[in-house]
Amino acid sequence: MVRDYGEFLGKTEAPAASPLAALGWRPFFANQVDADELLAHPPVRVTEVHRSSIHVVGDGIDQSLPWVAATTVGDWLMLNRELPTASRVLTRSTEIKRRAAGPGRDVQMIAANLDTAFIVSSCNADFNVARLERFLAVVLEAGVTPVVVLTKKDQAPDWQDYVAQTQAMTDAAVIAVNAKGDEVRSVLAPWCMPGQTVGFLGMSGVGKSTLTNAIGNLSVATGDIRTDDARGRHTTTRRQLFFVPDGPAILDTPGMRELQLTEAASGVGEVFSDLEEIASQCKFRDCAHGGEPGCKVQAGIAAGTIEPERLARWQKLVAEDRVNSESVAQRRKREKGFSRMVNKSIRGKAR
Ligand SMILES: Nc1nc2c(ncn2[C@@H]2O[C@H](COP(=O)(O)OP(=O)(O)O)[C@@H](O)[C@H]2O)c(=O)[nH]1
Ligand SMILES: [Mg+2]
Ligand SMILES: [Zn+2]
Repeated sequence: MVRDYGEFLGKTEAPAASPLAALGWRPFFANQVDADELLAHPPVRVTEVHRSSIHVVGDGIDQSLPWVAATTVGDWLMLNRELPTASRVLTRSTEIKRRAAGPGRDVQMIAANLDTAFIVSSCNADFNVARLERFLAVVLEAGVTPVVVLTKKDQAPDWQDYVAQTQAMTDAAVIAVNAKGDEVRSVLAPWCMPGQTVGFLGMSGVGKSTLTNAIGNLSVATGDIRTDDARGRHTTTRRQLFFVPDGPAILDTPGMRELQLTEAASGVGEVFSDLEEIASQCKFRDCAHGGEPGCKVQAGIAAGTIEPERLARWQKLVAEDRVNSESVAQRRKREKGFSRMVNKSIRGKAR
């Protein structure tokens, strides 16, 4: 232990964070545990999840364990050394999730206990408003603070246009950087204090690993750019949490080609709060804004205050979230209703 001479020198700095606090441990988690459990089962944080094992880090602990059910990167576990698979997973402060790719309807956890999500896009062909809205909805739904980071500023003389377009669609902080430049640490510092957990989300090749390296002084592999589509290769293949001395915990993620929403209705509502507000004034409560009388949304489009494309993007996300979030029973009911409708129209045609 290094002795803190601050008091003798008349400094008023906060004392050095405890080893656990440096990993992100805080009252929200401590309050879920009593003294006996704390003594018997030390808290550890999940840094990697593999097929049959997980990696955890705690105070003086840095080891792999057999796979523990229902854990994701960022989780806090109360480590049961005798029976690691029986370790208790603490309630998450935040969870970022999506609908898993493929025909199943499974929810896939992306990260637990993040404070800030850096949504990364580049000032080039990667930039896509619909995709940003999608990421923002997922992050806001999770209760995580979104920050939009626009990389490759050094290659885009028109980078300010990208910033302006992004600011027009969100209240979140928007930052343009050269991820390979010297300014990364300082511009992202407000979200990267010790004890904080930040994560990078975005497509492959936008600079997530480059930013992770810059903040953490790390050397995570980064990918060379392919010139044909402005994207990098999938250099990062798994999610991994890194702890930076005197800095945050950083989650680097592989690029996400598809971010299907699930249980994100209020996040979508936040991203499109202006449209929600206008729609609440439509004459009919269940107005589909498709030409019903008294539709304030269509009135806005006619007046040029609402972009039809933005309305379409909103409706698409609302519909997608609804389908992906419905319970099995709800889905059966909907499909039954649909087949009844089809049967009816077939019968109608036969007559
Ligand atoms: N010039 C420039 N290159 C960048 C920037 N951000 C990322 N790159 C490059 O883009 C490629 C992909 O970066 P990487 O961090 O692997 O992207 P990831 O897939 O999001 O992790 C690498 O060759 C980086 O050096 C930037 O802001 N400016
Ligand atoms: Mg990467
Ligand atoms: Zn309407």
